[in-house]
Order: sequence, then C-alpha cells, then structure tokens
Amino acid sequence: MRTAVRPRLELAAVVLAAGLCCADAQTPERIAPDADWANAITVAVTMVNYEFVPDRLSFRRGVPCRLHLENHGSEIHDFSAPEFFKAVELRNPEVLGPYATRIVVRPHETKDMYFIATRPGSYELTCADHDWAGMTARITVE
Ligand SMILES: [Cu+2]
Repeated sequence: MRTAVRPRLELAAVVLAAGLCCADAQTPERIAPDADWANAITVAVTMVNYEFVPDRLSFRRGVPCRLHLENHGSEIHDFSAPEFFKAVELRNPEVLGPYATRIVVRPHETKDMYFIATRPGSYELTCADHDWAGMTARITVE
C-alpha cells in the first residue's frame, strides 16, 4: 500500500514545483531579480495638443527605467510605439491596458511605465489619434 501511494506524492511534488517555477517566471523580478526600481531612471513626457514634450527620448539598455506620462491636453492622447514595446521588458505590463502597442492617457491623467530596455535601436513614437497633426516623436535605446 505504502509503495503504491508514494510515487504519486512525488509526482505531485514535482508538478507543484513546476507550477511555482512557471508562476515565478511571469513576475518581472524574475527578469531582473536585483533591479533597483526605487531608483529607476525617470524620463517624463508631457502630452499636449498635439505634441510630445520632449519629442526625443533616450533610454539606456539594461537599467531600470520609469517612463512618466502626463496628459496636459484637452484630448485623449496615446503613447503608441509598437516596436519600442518589443524592445523592452515591462515590469508593469498592465499599464498597456487592452492594447499591446500603446498607453492611453486621458486629459489630466498620469501613467507610469516601468521597464528595462533590452534592444538598442531607434523607435518611432506616435499618438495614433493625432499623428496627422504632427504628434510624433523618436525614442532611442542606447
Ligand atoms: Cu493625441
């Protein structure tokens, strides 16, 4: 009886351990366990009708960064940068809401995105609703 039960317990332990491992892999601290988020390098961007201020953003690869967005305009603006989002590890992916490619910021709202850039390059930033009005910018990851 004892020999029949025991392998099952061991299997359960292995399954449990695998489950914990996978759950752990989804938390960002797994990506950078020692990242010092309290001292993340902050870049603040103000969104107005119809500009990003500043319109040249620069981040360094491999260090914790915080992108602080403030909408001072009277319309909804978004931080749309699909290629840039592919080049970073997001600590708080929920900031993207239902979209995978942009952060929507309502008038008078602020949002923070915490991330570590992983891929150097130059990335286009637009407000998807107002790119026609020249609301575009450029992000550089060094
Ligand atoms: Cu806009």
